[in-house]
Amino acid sequence: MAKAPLMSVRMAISKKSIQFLLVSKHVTVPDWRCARLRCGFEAFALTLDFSPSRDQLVLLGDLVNRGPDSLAVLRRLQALGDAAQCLLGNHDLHALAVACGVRPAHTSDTLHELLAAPDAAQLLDWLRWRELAIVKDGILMVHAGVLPSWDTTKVIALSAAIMPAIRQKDSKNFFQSMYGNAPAAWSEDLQGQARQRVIINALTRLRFCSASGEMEFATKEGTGAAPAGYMPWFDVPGRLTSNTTIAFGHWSTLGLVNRPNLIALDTGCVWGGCLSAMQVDGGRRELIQVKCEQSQKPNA
Ligand SMILES: [Mn+2]
Repeated sequence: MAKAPLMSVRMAISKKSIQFLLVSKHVTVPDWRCARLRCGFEAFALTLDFSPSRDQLVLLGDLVNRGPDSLAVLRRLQALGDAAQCLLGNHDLHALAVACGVRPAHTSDTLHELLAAPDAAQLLDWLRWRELAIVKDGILMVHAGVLPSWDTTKVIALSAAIMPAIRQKDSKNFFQSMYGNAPAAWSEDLQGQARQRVIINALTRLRFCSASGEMEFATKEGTGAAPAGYMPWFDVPGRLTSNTTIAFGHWSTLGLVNRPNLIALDTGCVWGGCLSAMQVDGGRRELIQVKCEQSQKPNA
């Protein structure tokens, strides 16, 4: 097992009480019977000296379908109980949509083992009870982004309003209507499925939007690829959440962002980058990264 590098990272972290950790995505539980320790959640937990009885882990979504072992990831996270708070990402919603039969699996999906597991129904039920947005110690956490006209209270209210549709026993209608890029912008007048779609798209898929909050979903590259008239959602002037620290994942081509009011943690581990966590202890932050093996190729 690759114990030496883990221990050296571990030694660099002071033994203090960790209030909570933010982990970007693609948590892969290694098989301990394997001689070779893959980068994954267990390795990460060791690296962080994570203790479920003392620490709080917040995962920023895309728990599944971004690596080879989604089934073990869900089992492990569920077993952590309240020590792990998990947000829903677009891939998690995709898994739920595939599971209820309203979407075909993509050829690049890595969900087969999860969907075929004897405890699949129970695990997917657990998944649908995760959150779309939370505030913890003053940090707003979402998978992808928020629209400029929403303040933090609004984000939490919109997220809470949509959860019953995801959690209802027969959620087929919701998942059927969830897909689509329109409407591109938020309006208080939106109702029903169109309203739900804007909320879901902003919280789980957003990268670029215009100054007026019109979302753009075609561009998946970094900030330099912003189409004319669009900018990263967090750079929109006058954004109502600008005084709140926001932590998010999703944007693997953005790379790490660690500003006083912004923490972007998807550093592309699925493509062979790092799995990143931010240890937050009061006002202190400490970045912890573990290099990962590539498990998927871009556009595969
Ligand atoms: Mn995502």
